[in-house]
Order: sequence, then structure tokens, then C-alpha cells
Amino acid sequence: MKIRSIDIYILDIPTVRPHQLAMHTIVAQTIVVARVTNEEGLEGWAEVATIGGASYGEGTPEAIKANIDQYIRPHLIGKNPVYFSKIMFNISKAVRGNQFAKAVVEAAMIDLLAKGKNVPAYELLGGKVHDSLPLAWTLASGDTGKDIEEAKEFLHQKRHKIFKLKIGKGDPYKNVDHVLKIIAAVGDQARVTVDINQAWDETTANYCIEALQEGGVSMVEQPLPTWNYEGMARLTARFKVPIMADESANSVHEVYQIAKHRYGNSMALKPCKHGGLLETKKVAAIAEGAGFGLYGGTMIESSLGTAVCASVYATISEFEFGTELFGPMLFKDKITTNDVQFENFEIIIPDGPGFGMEIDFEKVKHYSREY
Ligand code: MUC
Ligand code: MG
Repeated sequence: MKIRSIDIYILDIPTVRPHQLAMHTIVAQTIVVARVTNEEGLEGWAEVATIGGASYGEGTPEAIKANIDQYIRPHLIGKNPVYFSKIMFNISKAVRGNQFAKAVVEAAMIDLLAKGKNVPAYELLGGKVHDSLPLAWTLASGDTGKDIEEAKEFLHQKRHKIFKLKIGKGDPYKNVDHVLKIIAAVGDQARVTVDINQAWDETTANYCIEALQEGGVSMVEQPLPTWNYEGMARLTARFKVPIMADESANSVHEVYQIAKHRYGNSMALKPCKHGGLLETKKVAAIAEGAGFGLYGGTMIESSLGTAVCASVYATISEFEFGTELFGPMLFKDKITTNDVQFENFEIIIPDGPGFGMEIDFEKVKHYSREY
């Protein structure tokens, strides 16, 4: 079972509506897809997503592809994916950073290995604790009325009863008002959280979080820029509402510092920012040891990448904040012939071989920049 080749594709897939974050509005989401093929012709597939080119974080799609093609590929060719842990350790010695590139490569190897064994990927990661997990939705249309309509519709459909509001763009004080209006409309049936995506300074955060806490917000995600660790610690000490580290919580080393100094008291997991599924489990263990509440995060992956995240989250014991693996619902189209299932406010953990997704290669070609 040796790896013969690895192909990386960059795809741009339109979304069902504009999705507004502090730094970027998504109208077409960019994903990076990896295919590893073994000598027998069996394929393993995986996906990571990025947001807004280089505006959200360092991991741009073009850099992910270039670094895999140039620096990571030699560590894979001719190797047996059964040693994916050792292969990833070797890559970590030879390639610094590049967490997204490492994550997609590792996941593709795991998909290949699990398919070869005809077992779900979660069996290679310790086995699943959950058959399904709670599923948040992000209200980010940029319009309060539309957001309220969307929230009511999804409550009615039993799709979501946790809503995250993206409030980093524009006037912070008006945005607090926007949150309070949404809580007034649906707060008796749903949990409302906010994600600032680093957009506030500490003074603004102090003022706004006080109002949000009083208004009934149940979590505040990454209010300050990643560099302001001490500010995050001060907010954590001051407020009762949980302060979540997202963009600041990447490698196990960063996460250790966050846990030790309480630069937050809860954490969003994302396999891409931690550098893979094995690293995600290590990060979860550090956070758990510090008593942090966990959140199953997303970078807005399509069905394939969502199945990758769901497979590792299924093996982690507790998610105090649920997950936000809603990606497939925001995409207008998919690159798999089957879909991730959602039911009764939860995402169902896929049970098929590998990550349980069957690739529609025509769709991959259709949306790929390489074709
Ligand atoms: C983020 O920062 O959490 C997750 C949900 C969403 O709407 O954006 C992403 C990124
Ligand atoms: Mg976030």
C-alpha cells in the first residue's frame, strides 16, 4: 500500500448568499482539495478551506498548494499511509508552519488508509464518542431583518438552535444593538453567540462585551487581534461570559500558552489550523486539561472537508459549545455524490469508509482552477 501520487486542486464554489465577516464577505468559497493515490489505484481525498485569501489568516490556497507540491510531496511518495503518524512527524521536522497544507495531506492519507481497510476514518482516531453533534449556524447576511428571518426559519426546520453572529465589521455599538435585536426575536428558543474575528481594540471590547453579557450572549469569540494575548486574559478575568480563542489558537505550543495563561477560557478547534487530525486531538487534550470548553469549529468547508472535521470531532468527548459544521449548507453546490446528513439540530457523523464521502470528479474539475 504505497502512495504513488498526490494532486492538489484549488476550487472556488459559489455560496447561497453573501457571508459577511469582519475582514471579508464570502460570495464564492475557496477550498483546497487533496487526492492521494496508491499503487493499486485506490484514492484518498480530503479538503481544507480558507477565508478571504490572505485576509483571515496566513494560510492562502495558493501557498497551501505550492508548499505541498514543492516541499511536502517528497515525504509522501513511496510511503505506506499506515505510518501516517510517522510521516506527519517527519514532515513537521522538514516543513515549518503550513498547518493547512499538513492538515489536508494527513487527512487524505487517513481517508486512503481507512478506505483500504473498509472502515470509517474515526476508527483510526480512537473510535467515535458521538453519533451526532449539535450544529450552530452563522447569521452573517449583513442585515438584521434577514438574519432574524433566517434564524426563525431554521428553528422551524429544526436545523439550528445555536446562532453565531459575525459582528466585527462596521460600528461596534450598532452591532451590539443588532445582536440585542436578534436575542429579543429568538433568544427564548436559541443560544446566541458572537464572533468578532479580531476586529475590536480592548477599550471597545470592554464596553461592548459588558452590554452583550447583560443582553444574554452566551459566548464571545476572538474579540481582540491574535497578538493581544494579555488583553484576552484581562477580558477572561473580567467577564462571566466565556471568551473563546479562535484565530490565536493554532499549534499545540500556542494552545499550551493560551491554556496556561488563560488567554481565553474556551477554544474553537479546527483541524486545518492545528495542522491535522492528530494535532487536533492533542490540542483538545491540552484545552480539556485546562478546563476549557470546546467548540467544533469550521473554516466553511464543503461536504468533504466537513466530513473530515466531523470524523475527528466524533472522537473527542465533550463539546460545551457544540459545533458549527454548517459549511455544506452555505455552498450552492458540492463535489461529492453523497452529502453530510443533518437532523434534529445536529450533524450526523458519516459512517461510510474513510470520511464517508464519494467524490464527483466532474464537479472537482468544474470548479477547479487547474482545469
Ligand atoms: C470563524 O472565524 O470562526 C466559522 C463560521 C463562520 O461563519 O466563519 C468561520 C470562521
Ligand atoms: Mg471564529
